[in-house]
Amino acid sequence: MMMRALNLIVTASLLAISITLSAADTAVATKAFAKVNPTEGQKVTGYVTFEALDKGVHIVADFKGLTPGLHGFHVHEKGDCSSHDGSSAGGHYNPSGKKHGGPDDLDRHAGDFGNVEADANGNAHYERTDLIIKLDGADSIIGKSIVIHADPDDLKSQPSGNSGARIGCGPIEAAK
Ligand SMILES: [Cu+2]
Ligand SMILES: [Zn+2]
Repeated sequence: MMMRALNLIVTASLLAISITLSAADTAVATKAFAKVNPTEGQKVTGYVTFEALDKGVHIVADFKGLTPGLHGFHVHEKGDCSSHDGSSAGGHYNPSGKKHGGPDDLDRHAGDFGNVEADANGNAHYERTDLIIKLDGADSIIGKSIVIHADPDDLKSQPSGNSGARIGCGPIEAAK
């Protein structure tokens, strides 16, 4: 009788452990990436990674071949970088019908990542956790594109921050 009770307890705790483990499995981050290529006549190349955390999506981006200074950096609504000037990527990704803003604004396009800042050698590193974008569900950024611009995003001009030509573009793809 004692033995049987003990067995039950052991079985129950093993079950609890395996439930906890599988809950942890489903919480494993979803990831995505975009390889950014230059539009016609430009030289910027870059790579952007996305990782879903418990809260928010962590973005890490590196670019080279930029002019020194700030360059607008956004998610655009179409995953199509086939046109010579990046226009095929459409406007800023804006599934909630908001105004253009900066990355820290609540009232902003989901795609408003602000700017990357290139150093004197034309290299830029960008890293932040975004609380608006999603990697799953109806508003996922997977299948959209990353666009980088010639000029700074002023974070307020409508509809897109006045950041000039599209110098780089890359479709956002799911990663493992
Ligand atoms: Cu843009
Ligand atoms: Zn915008």
